[in-house]
Amino acid sequence: KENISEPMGIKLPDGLLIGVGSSAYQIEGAPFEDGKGESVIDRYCKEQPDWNEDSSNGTVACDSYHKIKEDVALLKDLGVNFYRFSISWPRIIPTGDPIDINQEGIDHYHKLIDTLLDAKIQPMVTMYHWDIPQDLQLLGGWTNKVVVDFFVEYARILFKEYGNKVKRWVTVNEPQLISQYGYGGGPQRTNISFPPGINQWLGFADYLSQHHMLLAHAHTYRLYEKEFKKAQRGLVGPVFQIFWMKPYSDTEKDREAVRRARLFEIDSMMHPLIKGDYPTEYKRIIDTRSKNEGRRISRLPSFTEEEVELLKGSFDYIGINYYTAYDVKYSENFPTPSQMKDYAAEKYVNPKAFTPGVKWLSHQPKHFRSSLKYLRDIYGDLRFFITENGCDDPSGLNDKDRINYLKDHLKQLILAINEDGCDIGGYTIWSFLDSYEWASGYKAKFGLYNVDFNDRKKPRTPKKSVEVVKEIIKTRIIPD
Ligand code: GBH
Repeated sequence: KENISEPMGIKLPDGLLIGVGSSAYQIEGAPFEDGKGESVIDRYCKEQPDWNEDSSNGTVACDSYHKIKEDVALLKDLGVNFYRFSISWPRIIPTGDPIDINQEGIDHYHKLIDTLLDAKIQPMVTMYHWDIPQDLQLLGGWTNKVVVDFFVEYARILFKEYGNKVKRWVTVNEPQLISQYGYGGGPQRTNISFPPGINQWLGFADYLSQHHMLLAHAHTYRLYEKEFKKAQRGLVGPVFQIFWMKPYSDTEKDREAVRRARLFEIDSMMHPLIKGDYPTEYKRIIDTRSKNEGRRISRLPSFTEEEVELLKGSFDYIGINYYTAYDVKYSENFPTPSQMKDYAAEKYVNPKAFTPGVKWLSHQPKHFRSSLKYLRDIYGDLRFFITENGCDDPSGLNDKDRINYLKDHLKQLILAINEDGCDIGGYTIWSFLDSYEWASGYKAKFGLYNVDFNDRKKPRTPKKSVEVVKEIIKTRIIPD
């Protein structure tokens, strides 16, 4: 034998689960079938059809609602350990009022979950990936505290129905993003508003909605802990978006802007769940500005003592979505009052960075590791689960930029585990299929599988990356 050396490449740590992800509105279609109620996304796409780049919506999307068998067969062939998908809230509770449960919606996800389990794929279920029932939006959506109760009742139904089969739950996906882009004004530079498109430049709706999403998460966690965990033995966590941020220029103003950006984008979410409250500096900024605006009450809501206890430690793991890194620049170029004015910074994509697809996503694999290490250094030894990582690759079936992105990020993840001692339970490639990509419509291609959206049958075709991912899962080695 000539070659007795180890196979080339880096080994995946034992026990690290590999899966792929999707979300309901982005793939399912069938918005009004089998008793589903209207969600804020259905409404927004109807009322503001031009909100995104190609004036598209998810009315058909990948038609995954009708393709359980076909999709699960692909997942099985891919060899994934788990599949992360989301349940459409208004499919289960059409109006948001839990006295009216839609049995057909319940049955649909039983079918999906059973089909996955038959294929030996663990379901990982997100409860809320932005599609809140429209009728709850009439109450103000997440700005109204009463919606917390509606969410917890929804979660109770999910635990009851599926808890014997589902062992990993995500409560809310990227609450920070939806509060910023869906309720607040969003970053002015792009001026894109996500559904429900409240777009309030007053510095209330964003803080209120994030506050209530955090509470909805924590109450759901406690509900599970109290009533279901003993029998069901699953894990419940939130999903937060993390990106790396560095100063735009080597000035004190930009370094300060980075510190603020981390407070506003990351610590505003993490800190409450770990310490029970918002970071002191974050509160100081918003409280002071509120006062200077002549208010006696801060625009940032505060947690009661009971809520502090409720929040503190309310997770089994923290889900992390990582895509990219930004250069952060001090800026006050925002209306007063607004969250962006409090935040006083803007994020820029480094013009020298490799950005082959959507404009917001430059490839920054090293900062994947930096981000995880940052969280570990600040918050200690937490259990993480990578719930999204991936990129748009516009080159069709021969998606070599995606292959490199995934390999490079996996290598950095392995360094974070092996060298930095981060505790990471799994890695989710985003996404399973080319999907409805929100502001980019169908133009952005995040899927391992191509979907021909012009064909009524929405046929799926594996891209080159599928071969590579299959091989990685089978051999547990990242090839060079
Ligand atoms: C994820 O968010 C979502 O969780 C997922 O559903 C989605 O498919 C995935 O991104 C890929 O798009 O249009 O210039 O205003 C990642 C964070 C925040 C990235 C909003 C895109 C919009 C930039 N996203 N951002 S822009």
